[in-house]
Amino acid sequence: MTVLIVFICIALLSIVFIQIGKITELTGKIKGEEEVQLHTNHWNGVLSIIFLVVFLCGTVISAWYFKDRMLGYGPHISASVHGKRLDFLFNVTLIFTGIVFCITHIALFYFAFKYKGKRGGKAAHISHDNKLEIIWTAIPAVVMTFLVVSGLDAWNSVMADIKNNEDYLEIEATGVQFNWLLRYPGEDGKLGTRDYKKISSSNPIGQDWSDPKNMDDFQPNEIVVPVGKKIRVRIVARDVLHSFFLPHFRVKMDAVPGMPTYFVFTPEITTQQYRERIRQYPEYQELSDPKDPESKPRWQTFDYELACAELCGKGHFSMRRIVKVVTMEEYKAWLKTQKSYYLENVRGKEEDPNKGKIFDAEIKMHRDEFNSEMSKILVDSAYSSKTVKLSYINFEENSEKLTEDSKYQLDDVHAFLSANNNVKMEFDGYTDNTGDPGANQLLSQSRAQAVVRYLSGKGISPTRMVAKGFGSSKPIDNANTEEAKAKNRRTEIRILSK
Ligand SMILES: [Cu+2]
Repeated sequence: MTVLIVFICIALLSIVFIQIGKITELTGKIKGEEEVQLHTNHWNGVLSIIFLVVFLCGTVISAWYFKDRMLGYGPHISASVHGKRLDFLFNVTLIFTGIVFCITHIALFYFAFKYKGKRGGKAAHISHDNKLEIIWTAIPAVVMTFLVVSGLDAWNSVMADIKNNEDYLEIEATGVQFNWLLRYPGEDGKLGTRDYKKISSSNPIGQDWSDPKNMDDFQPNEIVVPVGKKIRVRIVARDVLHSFFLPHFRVKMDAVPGMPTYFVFTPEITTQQYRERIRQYPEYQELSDPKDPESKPRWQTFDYELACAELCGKGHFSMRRIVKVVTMEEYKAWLKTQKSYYLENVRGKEEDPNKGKIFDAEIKMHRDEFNSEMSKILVDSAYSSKTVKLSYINFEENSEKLTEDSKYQLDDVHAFLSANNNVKMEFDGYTDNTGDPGANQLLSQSRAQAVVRYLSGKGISPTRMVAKGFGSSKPIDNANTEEAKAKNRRTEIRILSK
């Protein structure tokens, strides 16, 4: 049906044009060819001037009307140091091309009007004009040189890598279909080595677990960076081309499989400050969820984002991550909540090549856990009914001899008792249910005593410590598996008084 209507329209239009042609031909014959030609020339000239005015005004008005949608204008100000320079460069180019645009369009349509065919008009013959040619070659050449040189200079400074002795934070982003895998260096400030051959379901970016630098690396779900700090992003891709794009920071770099790229930028406006700045624009005062009248206005829910700027496949749209710029204090607090990927997901598992070894990062993690648990109990009014399991204190099989690695947690307990002079503590030993209950009770008692002995050897008064053995009497896991048994063999502590 539609096809038929379109066909009929085309046919009718063709008939109209043919008829107009015929009428013009007839009037030409009546009035004389030249008269008609002059009439047409006149109207073409007038229409050129009308078009010139409407088109130029339209361009300027629409540019002004939509200016707040351009990067660098209205709510789209740059949030990074180098971004301002790029925006400036964009404006300089816009001014020059804008001037040229206006001049050429005015000249084009005005000349079409001025030199329209007239009765008795004759074209002047100018073979060439040296002065004119020099002017229209030299001016664009000078302007182009200025634009290119200042552009190159800006490019070199924007793309400059970290210099020696410069303070910076290095993070890593790996593009995969369809996600960004982010990695932070952890406490040591260094990202561990990686190898694509080591990629597996439990090791998504192929970190080398024999490299100690990898032990504390963590993989957060969002980018959080402190304001004013230089950030170097290592950009990698695991499958196809992706592009690391932080529009608010004017950061954009391809992520190429097998060819690491990078970008250095310094965020200078925190998320909170940016929200305050865009607050004045009406579009940001609309509800963030139009269907929910209770929802917050858009400026309050605004977040910087990381996007993929490469059409990398059908799930491309989902490659979005939140970017947060925070103060140094907030950043440090956030760092504390992040857990090492290795220690959380790989440690002690089948694929862990470091079984039997203990790492500094791990010792620190256990210490942090212990300290935070103890500081909570200290302020708890029901402290004497709370116990803490010392998961990293272990004994040799069927013996009260402490394993070598137990000393780290024992030292943490020691530090706690030294720092809290009035605390009296009970040490409870437990065994699994293998063997004779009487023997188990004795073993658990002597194990608890071994812990007390270790601590008094380090200078804690024995009067502050009580050792108790409970044998296999209070299992925490009743299953009859090796795992459950390992859980039940344990040492717990309890604060008696403080
Ligand atoms: Cu992508």
